[in-house]
Amino acid sequence: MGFSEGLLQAVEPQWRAMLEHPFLRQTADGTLPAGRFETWLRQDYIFVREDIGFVGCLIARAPVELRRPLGEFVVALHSEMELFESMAKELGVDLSTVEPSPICHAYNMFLLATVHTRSFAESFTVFYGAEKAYFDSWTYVKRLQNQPSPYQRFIDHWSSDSFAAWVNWLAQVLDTIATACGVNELKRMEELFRLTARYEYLFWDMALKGDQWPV
Ligand code: MP5
Repeated sequence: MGFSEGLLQAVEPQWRAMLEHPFLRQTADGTLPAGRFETWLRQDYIFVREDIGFVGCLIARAPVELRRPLGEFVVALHSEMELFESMAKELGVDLSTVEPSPICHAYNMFLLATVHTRSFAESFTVFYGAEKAYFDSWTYVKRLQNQPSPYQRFIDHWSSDSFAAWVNWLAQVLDTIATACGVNELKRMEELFRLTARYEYLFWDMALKGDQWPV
């Protein structure tokens, strides 16, 4: 078993809770309360915008052979932001005034703190975690769907064959990186992967229940 597969087993309770979050089920069966998807859209737009900075920092620390694929991913993230902008227009959502919610802000800061204070292997682990989380989550929605959704473009985007290939490639790279890591670093990678799964859970929770600064 590769390291990436072992990570998923180690954090199985958190990963399962993330996938079984009602936000995903309700997105799939069309029972999501009004406005909830729009909350997710606004917050994830900010998440992706800030994620571009995280990936930029990751590139600065990456071995040379990883710079090009990671650089191309930054371009893909800019196209992804256009998808958010076009869906926002369709749904009548104003993205110009969005502020990050506490959870969105904390998750983005967690990513940035990781890439600035931890090893490349640890930083790559959280990157893989966030990408894998979205692939698994939206693939789960797609599997549960029995009717087309108004949010189909997002569902299809993160459950596509090309995104699957990207996430598989990240898993292979992580497996290779892990072979050169000592036992203590591997342990820290597992802890960071668990934290990533927990943030992903909280992100769905924030979308469903709302999450605003109290003051
Ligand atoms: C991703 C995302 C996937 N857009 N939002 C969250 C909260 N987690 C993961 O990342 P990407 O970079 O949009 O594929």
